Amino acid sequence: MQSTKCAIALGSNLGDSLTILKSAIATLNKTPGIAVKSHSSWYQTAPVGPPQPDYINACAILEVTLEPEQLLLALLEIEIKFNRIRQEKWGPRTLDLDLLLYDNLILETPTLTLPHPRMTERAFVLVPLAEIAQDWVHPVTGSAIAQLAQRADFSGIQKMIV
Ligand code: PH2
Ligand code: MG
Ligand code: MG
Repeated sequence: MQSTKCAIALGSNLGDSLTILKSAIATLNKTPGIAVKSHSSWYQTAPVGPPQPDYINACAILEVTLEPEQLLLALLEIEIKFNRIRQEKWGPRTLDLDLLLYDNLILETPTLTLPHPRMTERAFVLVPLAEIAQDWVHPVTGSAIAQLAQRADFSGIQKMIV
């Protein structure tokens, strides 16, 4: 079956975040229609939004045989499995899985916007993503991820030594 390359962002700032993120990657890889090709280093990042604990963030590259909306549902199911309780907008969470890029698709539906509308402003996404997808051209801006990451504000983003 034809597969599509995708990029996702992972984040956690509640519970044992590193263990949660590692087991989320393993769960993704076990999900039918999803293969995890690579993931970035882990980063400790200052929270964007309301005051809350630091996050651990990372990005991963997937090969999927799922349509975008099916992939989004699979990501939501894994979030729920890890006890993500949806509450405050931009508030703390045990697991956040955001779909960033689905090949070079540009899409806007009531439930899904691709590329992720805020990815180009978020150093906690761009810095890890540039590690594993530096040449991927963002289909809306026309810039490679490496270029977008260079313009990002790195303060508050720290690669973890694990
Ligand atoms: N996610 C948010 C809100 N703020 N801040 C950091 N550093 N990392 C995140 O993943 C993050 C955030 C909502 O999804
Ligand atoms: Mg998010
Ligand atoms: Mg999210």
